[in-house]
Amino acid sequence: MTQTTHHTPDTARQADPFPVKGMDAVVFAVGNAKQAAHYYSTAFGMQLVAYSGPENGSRETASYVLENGSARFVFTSVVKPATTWGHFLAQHVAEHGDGVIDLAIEVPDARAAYAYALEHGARSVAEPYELKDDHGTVVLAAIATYGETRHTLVERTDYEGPYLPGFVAAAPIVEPPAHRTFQAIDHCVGNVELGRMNEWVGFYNKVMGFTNMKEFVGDDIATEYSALMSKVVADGTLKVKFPINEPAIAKKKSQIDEYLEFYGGAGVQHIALNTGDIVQTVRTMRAAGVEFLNTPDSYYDTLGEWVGDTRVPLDTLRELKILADRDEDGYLLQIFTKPVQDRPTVFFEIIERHGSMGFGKGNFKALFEAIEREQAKRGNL
Ligand code: TYF
Ligand code: FE
Repeated sequence: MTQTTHHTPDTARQADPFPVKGMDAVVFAVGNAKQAAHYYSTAFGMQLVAYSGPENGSRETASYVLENGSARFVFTSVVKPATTWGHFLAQHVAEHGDGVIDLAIEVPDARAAYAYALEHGARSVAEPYELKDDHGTVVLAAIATYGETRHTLVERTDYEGPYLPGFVAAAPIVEPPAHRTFQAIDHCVGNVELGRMNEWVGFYNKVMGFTNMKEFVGDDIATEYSALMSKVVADGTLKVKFPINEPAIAKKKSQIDEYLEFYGGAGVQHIALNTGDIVQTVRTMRAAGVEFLNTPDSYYDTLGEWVGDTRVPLDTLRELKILADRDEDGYLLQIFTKPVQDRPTVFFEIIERHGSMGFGKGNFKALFEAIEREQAKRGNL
């Protein structure tokens, strides 16, 4: 179950005990979903496509569904002092700030996926249930993962509406940018408590049959400069990739410890988004006021020597502070936003892949130094 793999042949895929279609949605609980929907429209270039709130029968919560290609984010807030689900959302925001409550996964058969997960040790959050409206039926079930995060398993084989039964279609808040900023979710990263990374990797190995990808950050790198350890689990088709980080004891306070302290426990650290043109995306997002981590000029002085040529001239990478990495399969270009809320917790990555299925290991030193400069500004060293 823990073998290293980049690719699973078709025969193995057919026997996959936990088939997945891809990420269904990243669901955020936030203090003000109306304003979040505006930010992700104007700053991230996403489009509002669906809404559920008091106007159409949702009494306690308002939810805005935004898309960009196949990437789907849902922002939910409570609209009044609330019970049950609304209370959970309000408590989540009070404790963790704006954050991710659900990494929802689309599956061909939610009941089968849920049954398999529970048989293999998952904790149930919601038994299989159906939502129905004029657009059809969606079957959902949910299991717990690290912290207060869950994975809803979504089967939408008999549904043609805008998101889920109960949601109504909505129009974009602003005209979408001329250039599409990103079109898919590449990976979703979790931060877990010291010493618990292998436990959560084992959870995905057992509960979802996910296997470990070869890129990992071990003790050697951790103590040298990263202050974290990291392993990546993925489904056999690499449509769903979940890196898991834990803090490491290093020279400085780990960025993962800072996250755990400010988030109040384990949770989603960053969501990586695929683009076909990182230069246009970074220009568009910077112009809209999104802040990215800085990279020192010295990084670019030696970049050409080990990464070689990429689609983007070195000068443009330097101008926009885009990172590059290469492995035996190809290269990737990536950049990281600063945290997108006042707490130093959730942030985003923009990634343009050309063959490489890695995560930018060659950049870990430069990246983690950039994060440490931000930590230092917060007085956390
Ligand atoms: O997802 C990854 O593994 C890369 C690298 O705090 C990374 O994006 C790992 C940890 C981190 C920031 C980036
Ligand atoms: Fe990443």
